Amino acid sequence: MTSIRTQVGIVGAGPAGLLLSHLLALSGVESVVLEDRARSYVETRVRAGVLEQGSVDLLCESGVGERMLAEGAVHDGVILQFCGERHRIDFAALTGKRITVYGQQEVLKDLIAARLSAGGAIYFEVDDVCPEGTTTDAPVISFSHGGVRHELHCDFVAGCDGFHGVCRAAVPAVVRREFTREYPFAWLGVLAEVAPSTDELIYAYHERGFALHSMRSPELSRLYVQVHPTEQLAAWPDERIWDELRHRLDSAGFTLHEGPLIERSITTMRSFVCEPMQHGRLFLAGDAAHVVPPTGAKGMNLALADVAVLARALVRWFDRGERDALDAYSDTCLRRVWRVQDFSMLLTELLHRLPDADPFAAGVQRARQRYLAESAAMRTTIAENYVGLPIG
Ligand code: RFL
Ligand code: PHB
Repeated sequence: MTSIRTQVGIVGAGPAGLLLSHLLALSGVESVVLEDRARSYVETRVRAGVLEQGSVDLLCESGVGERMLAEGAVHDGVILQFCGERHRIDFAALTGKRITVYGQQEVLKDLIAARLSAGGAIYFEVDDVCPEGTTTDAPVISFSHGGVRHELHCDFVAGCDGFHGVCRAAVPAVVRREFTREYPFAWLGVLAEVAPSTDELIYAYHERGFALHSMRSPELSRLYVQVHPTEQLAAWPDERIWDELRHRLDSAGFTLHEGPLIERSITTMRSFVCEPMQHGRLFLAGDAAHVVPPTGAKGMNLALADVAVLARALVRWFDRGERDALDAYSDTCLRRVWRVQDFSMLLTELLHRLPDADPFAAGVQRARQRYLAESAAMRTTIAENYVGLPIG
């Protein structure tokens, strides 16, 4: 058993854990990041693609935005399509803000490079991570690395280990409240080696189900179709995927460019919140504390917003011994989390074919779609939430 000492022990090298480590280092606070996967896995796992203006500003202000500014694509709006009819949500006109399309794994590559070049400690491929003593002043995270057991002694533990991580369970069940909603559909996502068929993202409602056309670069398209949650990839040969995409994205004058598919996965959809996001000296951030369905493109953005709040609070504690901001962490984050939950559910219910919907619910869905087409107020609501509210 070896013993390591740091100020903040961070479990998970996703967007939350890595940005937290980076922000703390900028203010002279030490941290160690423990990640159960290999670096190559973390840097290539295809996930989110959309960054809110606030996330972009945060990454730029903290000095890790250079490649994102050079390679990311700034979008002034998105298209919502209902049964072939398109409606543009003009972010720039409605809010004065924009979004940036830049893959999550690119954000992670930039953060890992920044941490390692600054001498930061990231342990990849760790096993059996176990946070203990989080209600004392001296928490310890034990873990295995390269066959050796280690103890990481720290002042605080940041649980940034995603929805399936171990940290949430360290909040005792008697104080933990969990709120969940499962959806009766999933997304089959693919990466296609072909130029995007559109300049802006297209979210399409179709009676065969939802489809999304997104992109990663001028040569790479990212596409999704709504499928049943128990659907298997084996049932979806390339031709079936393209056929569904062609039908669901169809609109006057639109041609879908097809190309080789280089990645495919099925993502189930849920909304989830854990309250509180703090217990003793354990702070949960990102997907460890909350999950949103991907329709609003919010998961990574929420993770980044949480750790911006957490880093500020920890720095105040280490610099000035003030604990007010740490005590307020959970409430500060949860305000934003519930707002984003509402928005993500609104977009999800607006755009998916709802298999369980009775005729009344289907009528209300159609009325909402028409309202969006007719009302600048509704489009402004969507735009304001999509580009992101200020980080609290
Ligand atoms: P992550 O990214 O899941 O990182 C957690 C890390 O912790 C590691 N880990 C452990 N490490 C050590 N010990 C353990 N016991 C551990 N257990 C787990 C994991 O290996 C992992 O590396 O959580 P974080 O940092 O909170 O970030 C959350 C985001 O990754 C997530 O919300 C987004 O990807 C969600 N999401 C989207 N978010 C957006 O903001 N915009 C989007 O456009 C968007 N699109 C998406 C998405 C997620 C998707 N999938 C696949 C779920 C599209 C999809 C398809
Ligand atoms: C993506 O590009 O992967 C993406 C974009 C928008 C979403 C979800 C995923 O809402």
